[in-house]
Amino acid sequence: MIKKGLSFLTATGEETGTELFESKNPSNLKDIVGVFASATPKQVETACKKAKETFKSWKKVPAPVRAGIIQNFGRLLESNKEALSRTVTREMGKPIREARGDVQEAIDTCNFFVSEGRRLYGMTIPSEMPNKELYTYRRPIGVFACITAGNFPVAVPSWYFIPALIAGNTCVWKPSGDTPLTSYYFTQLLYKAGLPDGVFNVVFGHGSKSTGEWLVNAVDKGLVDKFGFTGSTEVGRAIGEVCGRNLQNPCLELGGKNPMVVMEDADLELAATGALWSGFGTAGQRCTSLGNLILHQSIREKFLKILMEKVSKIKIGDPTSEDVTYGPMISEKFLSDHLKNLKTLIEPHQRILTEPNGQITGKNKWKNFVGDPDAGVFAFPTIIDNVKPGDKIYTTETFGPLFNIMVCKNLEEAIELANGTGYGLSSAIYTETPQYIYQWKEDIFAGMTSINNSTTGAEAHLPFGGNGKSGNGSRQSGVWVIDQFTKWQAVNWDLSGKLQLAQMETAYVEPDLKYTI
Ligand code: UN1
Repeated sequence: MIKKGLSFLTATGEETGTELFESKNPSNLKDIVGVFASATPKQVETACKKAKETFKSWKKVPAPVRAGIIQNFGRLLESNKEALSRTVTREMGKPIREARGDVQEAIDTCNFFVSEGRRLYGMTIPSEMPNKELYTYRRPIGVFACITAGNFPVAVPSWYFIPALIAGNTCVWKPSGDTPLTSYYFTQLLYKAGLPDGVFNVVFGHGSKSTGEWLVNAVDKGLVDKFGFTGSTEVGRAIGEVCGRNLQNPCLELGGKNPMVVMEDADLELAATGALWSGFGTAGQRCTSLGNLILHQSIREKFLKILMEKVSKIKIGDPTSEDVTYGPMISEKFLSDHLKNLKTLIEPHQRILTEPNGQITGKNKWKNFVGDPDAGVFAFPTIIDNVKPGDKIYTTETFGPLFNIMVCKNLEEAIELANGTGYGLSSAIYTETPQYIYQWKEDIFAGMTSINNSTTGAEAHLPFGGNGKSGNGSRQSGVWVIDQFTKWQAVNWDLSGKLQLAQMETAYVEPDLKYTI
């Protein structure tokens, strides 16, 4: 276990704070993973100022050398993959197989972006004047402040910081209060990779009216040049407002109510396996988890039979076990939010297909439970039938092992239901008909869609992000993300030795317009 009360971390120093919070193992609440402290407003300011100061030298380090440090980071992630994955599982409860995937996604991101350090291409552009050169450079933006969530504590931070650092920005990170130890190790590996002091600064914290808020306040103080946030739509909107009045364009990755459609010609076995994973993988705590399962009315009954059969067989419990479908909720708060949703969102005309619901306990146990349910915070899988477009649960992100069943008469209606929640993150359709697939791809509002695959499953080099309430159109991953972390500089270099006026003095040639055929 690490030093008690760590609140501010740099490459060369650690500071403590007084407002302590515990990181507990959600599958065994007695196991205290670490005791950290919320950084004070002063520490947050110091972190931003440090990043601002270091920016001057970091942006001058040649990009291939910066990327070399990221290559080192990738190697360190690889050599520490198992230990880091185990920390993820212990701290936020995703099954070990998924935790390894979380770390692997960060390794893939390093591998993908390392050669970007040798590109960061600009352009040479012909000028309309003689003896004049035009060209463009990508320049780093400055101090990148970022708040991330606990559900992907390694992959998602890497999506932000790897391209940001290669592009020459310096960073201040407020990691999730649910995964401080994972974040501590993530940061140590970055430092061991060779990042100079002040380039990457971490301020720990937990809950609202705390460190995250101080970091957002730093935007108004002119201490931050770019903001990144993964979390709720409500908080994202507030951050967007602060950034907007400072004429900044943040990267916002927010909630989802992701639809999956199963058409009448679908491979039902495959679709049921996909729905199960989309809905219950990571206990439904992915931004890309399934929200509304929209079934063609003609296969509804047959499909639900296959699905319920599969649900009854899943293993839930100890996330260190290699074959549980899902482990605990991320923390006690995630469980209590889930229980509250069950109380407040379900309406009389709906029917819960799964029994029992709520918290899994020793007395009220899932039959294929692995381990001791009373030691942690576990929830039953919940499927709600007969959900209608006007229902609260149709448009509310629930972030737990819960999804809705809806029916459609045809593809048009399916698309209308899929697009009607206001969110637009991920989506999926199961069908064998090319015409359906074509129409779906054309009309689905979500930023990401799968064909005959689950709503999850982003890869490190495909743009990740959403529309509507799911974000502001920014994307992570892939080559396009470099646009988030650089700004274009246009250079116009006149070697003629005189003032040449473009447009006014350009030697355009006049045509002979009197000529007709
Ligand atoms: C998230 O839930 O914030 O596609 C990220 C997926 C993962 C990433 C999810 N590769 O579900």
